[in-house]
Order: sequence, then C-alpha cells, then structure tokens
Amino acid sequence: MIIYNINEAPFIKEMSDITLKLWEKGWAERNGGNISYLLKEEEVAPYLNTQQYLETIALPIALPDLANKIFLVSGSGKYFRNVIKNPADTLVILKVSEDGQYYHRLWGLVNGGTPTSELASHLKCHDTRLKQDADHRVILHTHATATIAMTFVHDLDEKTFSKTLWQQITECLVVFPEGVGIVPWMVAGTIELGLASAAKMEYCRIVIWAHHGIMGAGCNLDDALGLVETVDKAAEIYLRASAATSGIKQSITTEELKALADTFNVTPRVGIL
Ligand code: 2HA
Ligand code: ZN
Repeated sequence: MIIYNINEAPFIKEMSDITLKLWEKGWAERNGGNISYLLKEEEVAPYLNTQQYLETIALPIALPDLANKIFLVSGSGKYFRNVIKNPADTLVILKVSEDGQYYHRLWGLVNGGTPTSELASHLKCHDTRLKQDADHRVILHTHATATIAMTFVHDLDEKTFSKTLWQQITECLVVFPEGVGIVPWMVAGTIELGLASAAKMEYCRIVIWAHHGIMGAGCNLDDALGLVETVDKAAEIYLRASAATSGIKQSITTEELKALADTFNVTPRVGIL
C-alpha cells in the first residue's frame, strides 16, 4: 500500500480547520478546548501503519468496548490556533489496545507531550454515544462564551435550562430535542468529570460544564460544531434579551414549542414542556 503524506489527509485538514474556527470565535483562548475524532481503519491506512506503535501508555480508565478504535485527539497544553501550523506537534493519533487498558500512539506529538487532559471524559463519552448511535464520531469540548456566562445567571436545573434555550430561537428544539445535560462545576481533567459527562451523554449530545464550557457530540466535526454553535447562539440571545433595560416582553410559548415539535417530527425530552 502506498503511504501518502498524512498532512494531506482529509481528517487532518478538517481538524486544522475546526480548531482555527474555534479560536477565531474566541472559544479557544490559550490551550482551552479539546477534540477527539474517531477514525476508520481504512481512512488511516493510506497514511500510517496502524500496527506500528511509537509508545504504549495506560489509559486513565479501562474502556474494553473501545478496543482497537483509532482516535485523532488534540494534545494537552497545545493551542488550537497552532494546529493548522503544525498538526504533528499539536495532535496525536492513538489506538486503544486490544484489552482497552492502554493506548498506542501511532502518530503526532512529535515534540513530546500527552493527549488532552480531558482524555478520560472524551473516551468515556465516545463509549457512551457509540452505544446510542453507531454513526457517532466526534466529541468536542470548547469554552463557548455565552453558554458559560448563562451558567452564572440561570437556574442549573437541566430541564429548565433546556426549555429556556428552546425558547430563544426556533431551530433549537429541532436541533436538540433531547435538551442539554448540565454538570455542576468540577475540577477539570478528572475522571469524575468524565464519568459525570458520559452519564449525561446517555440521553443527550450536549453537556454543559457549569462555569467552564460545553461538550458536544456529533457524527462528524461539522455536526458537533453546529450543535455547540446553536446552543451558544441561544445562550447569547438569552443574555442580551435579559440584559435589555425594557426586559423580556414575549417569548416562544410552551404550546408553540409543542406545535414546532409536531411539525418537525421531533420528540422533546419528556418533562421539559
Ligand atoms: O484543554 O479546556 O478543560 C484545556 C481545557 C480543559
Ligand atoms: Zn476546558
């Protein structure tokens, strides 16, 4: 098999593009944010020998159901705005070992380093989402500004929070009828945060980390980013409208949200409307 230049691989270009976009949005200050992208063996094979391991490291938690799966992951401490300049320094391709206890590094982090500090959260969330949706491939964590701001001023009950988001823009209920999950503030990079996020991902694709950021799941990078953008747009409208001196005079009603769900054939999470 011909081995092509991996910098030309579509998945590296997609990752470079999205990390730059997140930085341009102001959601990836310094080393903020992290992404993991499940790659198919046949996508990677033209660029890498997937049996050749540069090193083998213990995973923070055992994930036997992810055995042999290959992920493109952002590196810990790396800046999203630098990915496009040097993917091999800022990204890593890893393969989960046969027993799910280790990962093998196949490529990347050429100047040293480790995968994202949120690796436990990412892998546990992949594990959970893949059980809900076989097409799932991306976990994206970013410091979406309006969403974070909203966690300071809105009730953190996730059903109330979801309804408020749905009431800001018509598309919200259609894009995320399952609503959002919310975890309280927790120490970043911990297994506890990973387990709490993954528990929410059993029933939704967005988990808001109070006073920290957002985690979105998707079938591809565009899908995950689109989801996060929709949530953050709603949060932005909520904040602007709440701050207006005239106060909120009207909003989308519960009955209108029900009519919207019927028309678009989506099922809102039970207990919100
Ligand atoms: O990668 O965003 O949550 C830095 C972070 C940790
Ligand atoms: Zn973060």
